[in-house]
Amino acid sequence: MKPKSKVLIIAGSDSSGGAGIQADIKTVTALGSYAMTAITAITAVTSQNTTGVLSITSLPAEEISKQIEFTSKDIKPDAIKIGMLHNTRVIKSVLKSLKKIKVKKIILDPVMVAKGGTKLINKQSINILKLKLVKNVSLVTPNIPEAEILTKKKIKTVEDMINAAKVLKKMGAKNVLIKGGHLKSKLIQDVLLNKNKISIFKSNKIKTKNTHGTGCTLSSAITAYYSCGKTLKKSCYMAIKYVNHAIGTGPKYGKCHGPINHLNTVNVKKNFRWKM
Ligand code: PXL
Repeated sequence: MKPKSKVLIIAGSDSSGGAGIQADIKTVTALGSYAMTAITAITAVTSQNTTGVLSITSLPAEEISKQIEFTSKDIKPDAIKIGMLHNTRVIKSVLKSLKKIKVKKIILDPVMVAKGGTKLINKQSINILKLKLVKNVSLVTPNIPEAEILTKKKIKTVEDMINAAKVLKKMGAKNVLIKGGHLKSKLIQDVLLNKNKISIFKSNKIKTKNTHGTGCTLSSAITAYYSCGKTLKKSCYMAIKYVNHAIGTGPKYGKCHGPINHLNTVNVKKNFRWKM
């Protein structure tokens, strides 16, 4: 097959391969689109005890801008996914570059905390993310802890999630998807506020500790579907299905929070198979 669309991923590298830019490239590829990247930071990640982020090294802001601008000039992305932006300089320069390249479809995963609890961005960064970046994207996809930080409100129920989505909208977000996986319930409810309409996507929680990179994967899958011309609502619906299937078929790698199976959509052609 030939790629159906082109997606630019602006995110950090995760050495363990389960989250960050590695998860993003795998997802976009496994869903049939062409992945390009602007790497914002390099993280060393292990799942030895819990998902531990051992170190984060940001790339210079001007190098990140160069990756975005030069890549997009040559191959114009149909959509952009934004993941980890580690500090204020990086966020500002990403914003500047986005204004120059004029791509309309942008999905922002406001990555703040890794599964093991390591903070991935600092307080000041959260502020400009909130004040500037959120307003300049098509969709923002916080999980519950991130939505709590952004809205400064506790979230305990689906009603709280709906209210938080409305608060984010008031703050300037165009569309909001709050992911419900952190609530203690067997049924996961993800809340989409699309323009002024609420949709709730329901899925059964899969019992596994191997969920490293689910947020990165979900936002990349949404971006891939959206880049191909699906509506935001349909893109969210299909992306949630893809992530659930990836969790359900996880390869059980690593000692704690292992990766999910990004390849769950891929069928290697017979003449390229290792077993013939
Ligand atoms: O899952 C959040 C995340 C995002 N981006 C990078 C990461 C992680 C978690 O480890 O390393 C680069």
